[in-house]
Amino acid sequence: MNEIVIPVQLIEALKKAQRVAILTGAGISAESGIPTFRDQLTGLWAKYRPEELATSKGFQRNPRMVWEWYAARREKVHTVEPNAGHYALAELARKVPELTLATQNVDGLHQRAGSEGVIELHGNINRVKCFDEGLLVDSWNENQGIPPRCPRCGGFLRPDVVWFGEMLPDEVFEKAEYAAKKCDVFFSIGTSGQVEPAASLARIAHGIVITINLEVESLISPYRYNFNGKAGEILPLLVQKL
Ligand code: BV8
Repeated sequence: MNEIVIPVQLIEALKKAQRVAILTGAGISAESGIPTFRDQLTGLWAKYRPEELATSKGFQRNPRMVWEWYAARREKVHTVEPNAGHYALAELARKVPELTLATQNVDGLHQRAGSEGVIELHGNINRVKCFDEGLLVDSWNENQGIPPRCPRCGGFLRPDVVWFGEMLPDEVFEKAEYAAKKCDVFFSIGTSGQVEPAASLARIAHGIVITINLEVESLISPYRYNFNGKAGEILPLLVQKL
């Protein structure tokens, strides 16, 4: 692991911060073994772009394939654990007066690491809803074919995630936007920043912006700190200095 230098002035700013806002992306779950979105998709889906699979049209075109893609991802999520990056953010919440964590991830790993009040911008793969009613379903008959059917109306079931072209759930984005505007320190962790409107949060963030990603060059300026490295290595180092 390269030597990670955490500037003293950043630690001082974090110790003084009243409100911290965080946006995470697939990169923070990578060290738990969850492939990021822009990794080469494995298996059957290697020939599709996520933007084709994670859409209502993609589901209507091939409900079985899309359901099975999510079922495989859900299975994977159940076999992995949160990593040191998730736990460091849960610890950070105990060290600052007010912390708002918004995630683009649908794996629920932040909650399993102990983070509370997580804003799930794009839903959660562990929840299932009726494609026609849009209402959650917590149990269904597995023997009725794939995708399973809604026990209420017989429509197809789908994962409770936000697909491309779908609105984010009411108030969810507004809550994250408010926190980004009001914060003293904003963290952008493990995201390529390609998906809107989530990516806009880093642009409207007030105060100091800290980016932790594999693809950023390290740079220090009065209000921006970029750490080029793994969230699971950098975050614990940073949080233990507070
Ligand atoms: C919407 C759930 C209104 C499903 C996902 C401008 C404004 C508004 C909308 C748009 C716009 N421009 C385009 C749009 C449309 C679209 C969009 O953004 N398209 C993109 C492709 C251009 N947005 C939408 O449709 C959104 N809805 O805007 O509603 C509307 C309605 C109708 C018409 C128009 C507008 C809804 C988007 C939600 C899509 N759902 N997920 C599922 O998971 O299956 S998005 C999905 O992809 C993820 O949730 C996540 O958001 C995104 C992946 O991004 P990342 O998390 O950043 O992951 P990625 O792999 O890209 O990057 C990982 C990073 O981590 C890398 O940089 C890597 O270097 C780094 N990394 C790797 N390992 C580590 C690491 N970093 C640190 N440590 C490590 N160990």
